[in-house]
Amino acid sequence: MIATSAPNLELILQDPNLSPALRKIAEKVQAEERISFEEGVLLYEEAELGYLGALANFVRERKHGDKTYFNRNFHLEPTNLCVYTCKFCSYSRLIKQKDEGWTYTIDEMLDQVKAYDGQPVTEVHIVGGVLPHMNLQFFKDLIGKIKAHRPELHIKAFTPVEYYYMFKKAKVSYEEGFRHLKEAGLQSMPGGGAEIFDETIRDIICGDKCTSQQWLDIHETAHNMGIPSNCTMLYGHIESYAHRVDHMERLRSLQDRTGGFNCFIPLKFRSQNNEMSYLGEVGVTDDLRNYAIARIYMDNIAHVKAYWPMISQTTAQLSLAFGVDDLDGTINDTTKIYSMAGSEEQNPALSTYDLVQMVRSVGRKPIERGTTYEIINDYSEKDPPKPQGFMELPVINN
Ligand code: V47
Ligand code: SF4
Repeated sequence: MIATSAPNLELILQDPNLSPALRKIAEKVQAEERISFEEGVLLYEEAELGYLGALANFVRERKHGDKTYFNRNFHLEPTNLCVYTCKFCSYSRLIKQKDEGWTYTIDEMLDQVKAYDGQPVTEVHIVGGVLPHMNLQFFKDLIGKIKAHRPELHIKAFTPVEYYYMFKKAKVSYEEGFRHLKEAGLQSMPGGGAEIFDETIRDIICGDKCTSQQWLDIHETAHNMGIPSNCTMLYGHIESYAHRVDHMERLRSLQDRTGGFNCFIPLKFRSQNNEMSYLGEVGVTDDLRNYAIARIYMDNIAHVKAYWPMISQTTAQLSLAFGVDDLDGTINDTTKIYSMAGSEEQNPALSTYDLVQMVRSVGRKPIERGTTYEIINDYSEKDPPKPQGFMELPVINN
């Protein structure tokens, strides 16, 4: 087995050529001190990949050792039509081409949930476009029916983009809206819709949907009502490094107030089939640097997740040496929002057995978790069942 290991922090500190500013950051990280906004920008501008890996891996192992989490979930996308027009989104033009889109009824979505009956999934992740008839009552009914059918399935649903629209339309406060959905069975929120908080950039790439402040306020309200959530950042488009640090700063300070974020998920901008295609995409090195800086900067968010269907299994494995400790899940192939934008994995289903081997092969310990990181199965020593039809070939030694 070859472990992907980043350079050790002690070795970094012994380097006589390390600049005083980068040495100070490394010493702060070692002493569990928080780094500043300016230091965050400096990391993007000046730090080498090996240095970033050493610091991020130090933080990751201090928090989690070799543990690498994943969960068994599936995605439900109520519609791919949307009233909004985010320029990076491969859905955004479809509102003008309704024939190419889909809109499911509650019963159709319930049938999709029932297709997982008897399978050991623990979470349904519900997110999609925004449409007027998919209002608060519609989603309350959907959540209630899923819960009635499968009470133990954790419901992680909707982003502030959907919440802002449905609460406003129903003329209810954020608290009241969440109270309805919580009663129906809502348990947590995914991290989407954050994009980049800087208002100038947000205006250009997704100016018509909820503002940065509304996104943050809705998460804060949810946290205060006992609904934890994830957070994301869409990077690698027209934003600057300072915009990325500003984004993480706003998340870090909300987390100081509520402690409600479970994990941070950096989302690399994928360029196919959208109005920003001309920008192209950043490379793997930028992805790894970004994971590492996120891990170093947001000292108060427990987990950093790599969404492997977007970045390929190989980059996901590498990311485990650059601050990442979570690989999302074994998911089905209905997550069309990414495959349409050009994700690495066009059919992103991976069996638990495969995911466990993927984590082990880079020297980490695979742990199946629930949505809130409770341990469901520790696979560091034992194997999950092999998928049906699995055929192991004999190893031939010459
Ligand atoms: O907000 C849309 C992003 C997000 C593109 O919480 C794109 O567990 C890249 O937030 N290139 C929604 N990204 C998905 C999301 C998510 C994903 C996985 C897990 C969790 C979680 C949350 O997808 C949107 C937007 O930032 N997105 N288009 C694109 N072209
Ligand atoms: Fe709609 Fe979300 Fe796409 Fe924006 S990113 S157009 S809100 S589906």
